[in-house]
Amino acid sequence: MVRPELVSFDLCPFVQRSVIVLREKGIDFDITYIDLADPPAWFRNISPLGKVPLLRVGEEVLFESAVIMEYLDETTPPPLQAADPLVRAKNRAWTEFSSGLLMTQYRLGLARDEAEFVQLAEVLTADLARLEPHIAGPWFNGEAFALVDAAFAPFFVRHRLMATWHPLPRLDDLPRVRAWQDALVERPAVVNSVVADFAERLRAHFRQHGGFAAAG
Ligand SMILES: N[C@@H](CCC(=O)N[C@@H](CS)C(=O)NCC(=O)O)C(=O)O
Repeated sequence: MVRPELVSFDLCPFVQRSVIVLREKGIDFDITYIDLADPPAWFRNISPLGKVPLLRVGEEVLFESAVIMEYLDETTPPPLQAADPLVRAKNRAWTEFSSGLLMTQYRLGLARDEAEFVQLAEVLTADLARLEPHIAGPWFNGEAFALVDAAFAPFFVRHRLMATWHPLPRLDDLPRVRAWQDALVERPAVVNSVVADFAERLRAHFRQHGGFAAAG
């Protein structure tokens, strides 16, 4: 594969998914950060939806993080997808679900007050309860780390951090989710998927945009 270039925003969880797969695979890549609040003209010209991540491969541009993950997986062994098409299909469905979790989590970071925060934290907890019976452990499908694990990892990295700013419902009643979170946040490719001062930057971002929990 031509050396790919990932177009990134430093706090974007969808970009982070791609970085995790690139790190898992040991692929050499370039990363270009843009300011999403003031995107450069070249980015607007090549990004079909005006969103990151983009993966530039030679003259081609890929968008949508789930698609980028699959492209990287299909072009660089060993595969991070199950051989069974049914398992792969279910993994794609849960990957889609993880995108919804990320959106709720972002809204939680922006919550203006305790009431809004609690309401969104309840939505997240209910969603995590839906996930609980589907986690085989230690990874989503069992013994093999897969793309679906990479898809969820950015959520759990943020969940762990945000719980240190303001209490979040504990995961005691969701032992599979909790064990999965513990394993994911320690995985080297996950640890190395964000900038060094990610925690401070994320908190500053939410604080700057009026997030109640980050202000404390
Ligand atoms: N479904 C997309 C979502 C990507 C996305 O929402 N990226 C955000 C940053 S985290 C973005 O670029 N937002 C800019 C905008 O919507 O204008 C994916 O999975 O790649």
